[in-house]
Amino acid sequence: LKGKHILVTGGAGFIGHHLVKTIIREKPAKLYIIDNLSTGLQSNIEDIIGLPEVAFINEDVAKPSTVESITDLDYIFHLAAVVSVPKSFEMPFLTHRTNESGFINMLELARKLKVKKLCYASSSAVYGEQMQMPIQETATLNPQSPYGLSKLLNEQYAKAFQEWEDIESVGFRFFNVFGPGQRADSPYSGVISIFMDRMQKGEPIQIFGDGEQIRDFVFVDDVVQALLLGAQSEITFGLYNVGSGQTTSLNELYDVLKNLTKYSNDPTYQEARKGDIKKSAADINLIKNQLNYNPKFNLKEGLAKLIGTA
Ligand code: UD2
Repeated sequence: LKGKHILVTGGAGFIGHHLVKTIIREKPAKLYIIDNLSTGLQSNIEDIIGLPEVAFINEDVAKPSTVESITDLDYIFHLAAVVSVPKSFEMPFLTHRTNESGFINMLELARKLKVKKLCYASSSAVYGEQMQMPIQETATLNPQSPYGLSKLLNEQYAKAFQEWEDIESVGFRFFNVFGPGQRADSPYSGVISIFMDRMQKGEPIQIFGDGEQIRDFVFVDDVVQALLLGAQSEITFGLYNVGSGQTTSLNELYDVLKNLTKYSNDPTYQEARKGDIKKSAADINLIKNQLNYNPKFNLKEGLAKLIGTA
């Protein structure tokens, strides 16, 4: 990425700010960051915004005018989105507008500026509930929320635009990403940041459902690794699971975090959330084999880094 022109949307967000910090170390010629700070935080990238090679565009990713000032581009990393399943049920139009119109805005930009690769966040939500674990990319897709549906449409547009317009893209079906900088102040945030925050403050914790739902928790540094590998690959159209390859139930997670934080309370169990998936386990062989992805953190190692003991 040295000497290249790069755009990161959602660059002030959780995954985005980690990616931006990694890209800056590679000395790009120009780094554009689009983020309307709806869930991202300017404080995440305050030190980056001031750099001469960085242009921060505090605008909505779904507006064509947002990208008008960008005239030269090699790579797009498109991460800006409504990222919450419950929020997507509450706000299907906002989800549609941000996630679908935002994506098409990126496709048009990629076409106009002859971008080498569009790397974008898809989600394990495209799978919905599956019988076969771990889930391979070839599984029949069955999204169960407006959010999951919006990501499936992104993938289908990416496929179509590769055929119609020669736009090369790699979509990443993120499983449950965690790490430093994930907000804990929203009920829509990731369960690890919520549990960690509440345990550290001694506040009560709710488990939705029976706690036996399983997830693949993948550390954010590994997600950044995957995104960068995708940009540098020769793949013209790709879709990959991004996980750790290991699963944990919510009850197990609770116990691990309880021990780490010396929390003494028991959780209260509540009704499962709408659209909640019972089993979500990633098969990561495809991305390992095709992109040489090699996750460096399991849950315990990621948590140790998160709480600053690694
Ligand atoms: C994750 C992604 C989402 C989408 C989805 C695909 C996050 C934040 N969200 O949603 O973008 O890709 O996977 O299926 O990574 N829970 C509790 N108590 C709480 C909060 C959560 O029990 O206070 C449960 C929740 O009901 C779910 C599990 O913890 O069963 C994980 O929740 P999450 O919001 O971290 O992520 P998920 O899997 O719903």
